[in-house]
Amino acid sequence: MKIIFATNNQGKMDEIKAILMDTNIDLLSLKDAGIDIDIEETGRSFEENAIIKAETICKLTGEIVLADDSGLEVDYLDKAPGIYSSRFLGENTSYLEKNNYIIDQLKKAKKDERSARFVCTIACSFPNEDTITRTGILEGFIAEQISGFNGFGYDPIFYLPQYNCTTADMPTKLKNQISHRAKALTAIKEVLVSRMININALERYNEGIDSE
Ligand code: ITT
Repeated sequence: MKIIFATNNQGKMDEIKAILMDTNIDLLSLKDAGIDIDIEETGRSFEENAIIKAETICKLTGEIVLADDSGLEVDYLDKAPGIYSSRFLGENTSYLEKNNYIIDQLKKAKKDERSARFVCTIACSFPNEDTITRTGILEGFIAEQISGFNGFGYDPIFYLPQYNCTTADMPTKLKNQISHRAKALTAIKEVLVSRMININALERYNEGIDSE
């Protein structure tokens, strides 16, 4: 089954590909599908933005489309950067600067004031049908210093006490088992698999009628 993943973020693409490795889904990036588009994220929530991205590409291609809208919520900063995570401090600001800025803003925050979470909503849009969404959350804390080289974005400052490291310190395989994205995708995968079974059953039924 061919599915387009509507993202221009290679870090997300790599994670989703790894998580869907055990399925027969042929996952294409926007680049693989020959689509060069920057979709304006005008929604007011992760869910609204994920739906905008999935439905735009679904209407354009007529294919099943997945889209992810995700980000980091820092409680001490009133849940910023939230849905503005990739645009935080400006589109062209590096993650080193963004991460250092957040650490600096939390300089006076006590341990229990450093709570934060990664949120991911994945939308799946079916041509001429509905769009479904599922959300995954990973709770953690803002680290006191940057650490680790794996992952992308805010991983070097997202600390998980149960592993005593940031999500950039942990092996990719472990992050892909516990992450906000893995949780959202696992829930979407269940719907996809059950729809695939229904489509296959319908095709077999129709073939049976044709051969009668
Ligand atoms: P697309 O819209 O093309 O998918 P994007 O990077 O603009 O790519 P978002 O608008 O969803 O995506 O912004 C998500 C940002 O949140 C992302 O760029 C990271 O900065 C951050 N983020 C999301 N998931 C993350 C993760 O697993 N690890 C680190 N940072 C993450």
